[in-house]
Amino acid sequence: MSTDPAPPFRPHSSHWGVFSAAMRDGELLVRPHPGDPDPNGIIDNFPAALRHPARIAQPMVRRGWLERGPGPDDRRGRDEFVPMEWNAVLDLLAGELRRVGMRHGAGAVFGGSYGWSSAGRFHHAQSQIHRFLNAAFGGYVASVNSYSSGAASVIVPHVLGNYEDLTKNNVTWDQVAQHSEVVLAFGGMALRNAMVAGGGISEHVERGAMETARARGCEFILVGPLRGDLPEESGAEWIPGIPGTDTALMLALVHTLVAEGRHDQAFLDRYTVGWPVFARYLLGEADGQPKDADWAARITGVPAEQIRALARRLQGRRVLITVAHALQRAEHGEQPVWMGAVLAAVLGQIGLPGGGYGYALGAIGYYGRRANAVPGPTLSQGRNRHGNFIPVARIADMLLNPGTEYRYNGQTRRYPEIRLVYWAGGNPFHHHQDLNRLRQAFARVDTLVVHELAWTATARHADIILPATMTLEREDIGYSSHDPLMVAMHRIVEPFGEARDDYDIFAELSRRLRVDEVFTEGRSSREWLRHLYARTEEALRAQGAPALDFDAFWEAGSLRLPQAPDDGGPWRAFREDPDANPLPTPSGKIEIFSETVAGFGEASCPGHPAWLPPEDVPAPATPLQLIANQPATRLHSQLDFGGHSAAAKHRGREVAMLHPADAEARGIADGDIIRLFNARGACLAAARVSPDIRPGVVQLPTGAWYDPENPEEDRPLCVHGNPNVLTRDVGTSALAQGCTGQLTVVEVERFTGNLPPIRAFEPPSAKPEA
Ligand code: PGD
Repeated sequence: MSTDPAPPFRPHSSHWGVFSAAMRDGELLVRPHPGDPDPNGIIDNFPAALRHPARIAQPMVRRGWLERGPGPDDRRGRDEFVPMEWNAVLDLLAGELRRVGMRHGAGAVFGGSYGWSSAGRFHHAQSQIHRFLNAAFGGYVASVNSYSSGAASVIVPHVLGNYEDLTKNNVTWDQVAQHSEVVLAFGGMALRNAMVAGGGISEHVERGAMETARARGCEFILVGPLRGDLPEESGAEWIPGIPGTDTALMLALVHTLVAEGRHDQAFLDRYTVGWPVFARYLLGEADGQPKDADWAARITGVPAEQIRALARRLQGRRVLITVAHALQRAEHGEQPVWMGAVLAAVLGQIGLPGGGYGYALGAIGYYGRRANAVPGPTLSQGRNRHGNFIPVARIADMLLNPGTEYRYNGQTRRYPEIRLVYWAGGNPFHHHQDLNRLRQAFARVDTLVVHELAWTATARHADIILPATMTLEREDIGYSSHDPLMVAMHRIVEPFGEARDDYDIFAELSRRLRVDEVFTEGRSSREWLRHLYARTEEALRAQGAPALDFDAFWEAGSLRLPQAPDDGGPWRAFREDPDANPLPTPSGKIEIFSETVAGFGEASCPGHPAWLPPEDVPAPATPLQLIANQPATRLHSQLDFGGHSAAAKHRGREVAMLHPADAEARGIADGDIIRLFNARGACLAAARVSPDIRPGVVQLPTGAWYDPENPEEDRPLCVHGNPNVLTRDVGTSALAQGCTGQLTVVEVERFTGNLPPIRAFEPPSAKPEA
């Protein structure tokens, strides 16, 4: 029986939702924010994760690095560790930072350190590490764009305008609920994605908005291989097209609209440039192939009559076109993003309430919401004077090919020679593709430093690993630009083992490097929170809005912020007066043909949207398409050792879905352990046989921790189910060089061998120095 019947629940926040938590008899209790209509179950990963053996208890140094010093070493990831006490390890690391800085300069340090880390705005690991490297070296080699939207964020500014506005200040869920008549969702709008928002989210509204819209008569149509990519509440009609072929389907919809005179020529004339060039391609005048429904049926697997009927249903109605981020996380990912806008323009819907182009609506919880009318707390990262960068998903290329040229966004660039990689708040052995290649890349550097709260594969590959606190173990402020609730994230529990806040680690290192005044500005963490909060408080007071001082905010636990009106953003303004409110594109209009993009001369991304047949297509040895999408029971790989994530696995393995026809052809039954494989690698998973997937497609979500059976092999079997051993490490195109991890090809077989144990959550072997 509990000795403490009324533990104090204190406010906290995470990317997957605002919640409160308390400790009772050594157990963590969590409960969602009472105002959240549809809380995200992922918060249930916290209790079992908090004191799990997978947590890192003390600093460690890889034995080979300690004994032989910095340098390339392919034993990273399978070497033993030596525990160290904090002062000794910080001295050691400060010495290595000095060595690399003095001998090779900032251009030899990769601090791109991509990753979502945790929700608080001060202990945001990316801000902390960038600020530290700017203070220590005056800069570092950075990364640009994200694994989420690498292709979209590069093509959109050339052809549509501001990427942030397109995703964040555009069609809202309120508009969908009230105005949309048809929502045509390419790739769907899966709730598992919208349930997550960087910086925290207090109300999950998407399910309710779709339910309300449907009750009003709105029709939802899902184009994509997975039925579950729109929730049941939407009542969606499912068009299970072949993955990666959406651009062809969109082209055929536009072709039908044009051929039958159903398009809005007045809109195209007034608001777009380049239609005549595109029309020549569409109608086949440029290449002899009209992009009509019969043509598209062969590519997409959707019958021609169904395509034509769908096009006709769109005319004269308030139509919202959405394109999921997932579609651009594939070869030629720029094309569906651009073509979705062309379809919305041809329908004349852009800028209307609940209509037009809601690119990536539903991909993240802060899309489709009103923006806050006051700024939130933001830690300055300082200035990176070095200035070199790579597109984020090109990390293995960079490490493996120093000095080599590559194309990006119209430029020819060169990969730098990196000696030291410093990572905090991310897990490249989760987020990167072709993990066997990534292992080779990490074997090349002199030193890999990682701050982590748990023994991820990235931590296991580090030379110096410093244990970081988990969000529940420190104070912070939760804030997202499109959620009205700013949260005073109270500390719920003392740090695990010897774990320290990233800030405190960097503060100690900066003291050793004599840059602590620049890095800390003399503030403790609490003083920083007070300092960062002041910006919001001042903005509230300037607007005459109710404001609390910091102490009152901390005591209250949260503060509701005023929000900007739901006015359709720049797209509505552009529609109302395109001369007064031009888009920030070269022409000020929607660019259906872009002279800028055409001028780059890339065959992989021509001057107008086009169907570009992919290289990575089913073949006799790999006849199935693999969708490696976002998981539902954790955020990426975070807290994969938590209870909610573990409960969704089968026999400890991640679950892969496949169609009954594909299962039967391979003698696979529901619940069997299967092996997925291709030329790059292989992993195990548990089979879920379901008709909710298109035949010929297998789905295995990301996030199960990489767990190589025999790490000394070149291509070890991942026994846990990490699909990134199978995915391809190639850019979307020479334009954006985005991540293509969403889609590849594989074969699947029933696994009949002895089932290897899961070791991903066991700490690696560590012995004190003799
Ligand atoms: P996370 O698992 O969120 O994945 O990749 P990302 O690297 O962001 O990693 C965050 C890490 O930070 C975790 O290991 C966590 O323990 C650690 N962490 C949390 N809080 C703290 C902290 O305070 N301090 C420190 N030091 N560490 C902390 C996500 C990326 O994966 C993304 S955004 C996308 S969209 C991509 N999606 C796909 C995909 O669709 N398909 C494939 N195949 N691959 C993908 N990879 C990408």
